[in-house]
Amino acid sequence: MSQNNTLKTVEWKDNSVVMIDQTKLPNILEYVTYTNFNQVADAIRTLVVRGAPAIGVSGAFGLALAVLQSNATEKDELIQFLENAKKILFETRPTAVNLAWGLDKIMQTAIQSNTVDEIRNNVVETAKKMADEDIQINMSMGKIGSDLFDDNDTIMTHCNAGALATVGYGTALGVIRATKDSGKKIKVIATETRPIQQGSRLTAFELKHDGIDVILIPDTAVGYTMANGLVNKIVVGADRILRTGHVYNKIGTYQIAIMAKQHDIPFYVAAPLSTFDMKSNPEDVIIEQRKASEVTGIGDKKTAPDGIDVINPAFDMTPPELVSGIITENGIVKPPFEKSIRQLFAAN
Ligand code: RUB
Repeated sequence: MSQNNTLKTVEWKDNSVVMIDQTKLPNILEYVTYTNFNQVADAIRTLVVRGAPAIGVSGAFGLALAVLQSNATEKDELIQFLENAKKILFETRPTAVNLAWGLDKIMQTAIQSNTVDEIRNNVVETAKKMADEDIQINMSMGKIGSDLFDDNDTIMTHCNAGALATVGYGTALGVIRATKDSGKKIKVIATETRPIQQGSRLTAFELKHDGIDVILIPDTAVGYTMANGLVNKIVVGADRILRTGHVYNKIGTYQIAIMAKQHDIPFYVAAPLSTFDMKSNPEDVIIEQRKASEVTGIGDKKTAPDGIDVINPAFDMTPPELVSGIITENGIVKPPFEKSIRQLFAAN
């Protein structure tokens, strides 16, 4: 399938940012248009746009709007305006490292430019290039990763690491798309991904949209499907991967990896190099905690008593010993990860 057939999550059009409003899916496919970086920050915070690479590029587009919004006539003044916008965009979500990556890349471009006009032009062009590259990276990753999957495989995935988590095509779902395009017959099992159902709302929607065979299961049926031989392989995305191979991804990923180990099912992660954090240690990573109402109800319907205490972390950490391989745009790394990830970055 060509990239044009898949959904375009976030795009730069006529000096504005156009996004699919993912909070409305799967019922309504609606696009929203923003001309102010504060609107983009709100969109990231409220999950209008979500998924690690998509929020990285959205952050970059937020700064591109900021350069156009500012009336600054001096370089220092414009950089100051951008630093403030960067702070607001950065504070929207803490776990996916791609957001910091996208913002830092744009700030570097701005600082290296000489005049105010040059900054405006270079920042917008760099952000557009990052969006285009995101799709190319996912397509390369898909092609590389497809070698790991066989004809008639049933592949489990969690959350949404698809076109909707990126600018287009997807990471984990990009690998699935490329596997199908290579002529192999595959099926996908998507977990619904409570509490806000990125699996049922987004992954199931996206795969059906593209004509890929998909079966939806409740998160609680992961063990059942594995124990009954209904799953051959697993591929998920990531919000952050440490140099040690610790993988941070949507809450529930850890228990899937544990069960995969128990049933001897390969557990793969697909993520671009922009998802790697080569500096942090596990204790440095902030796990986003989200509001209780996501757990005490489904959509607008209340499903728990008033005043109940809730723990609602958005992500968990899967330790390297549970990961069979990490698929990137520059190749697949296998354990021991500390060594293979170091080599991957040394070669790039
Ligand atoms: C998204 C999530 C996804 C990764 C996918 O969580 O956990 O699996 O972001 O990233 P949320 P990638 O919906 O809360 O943003 O596409 O890099 O694999």
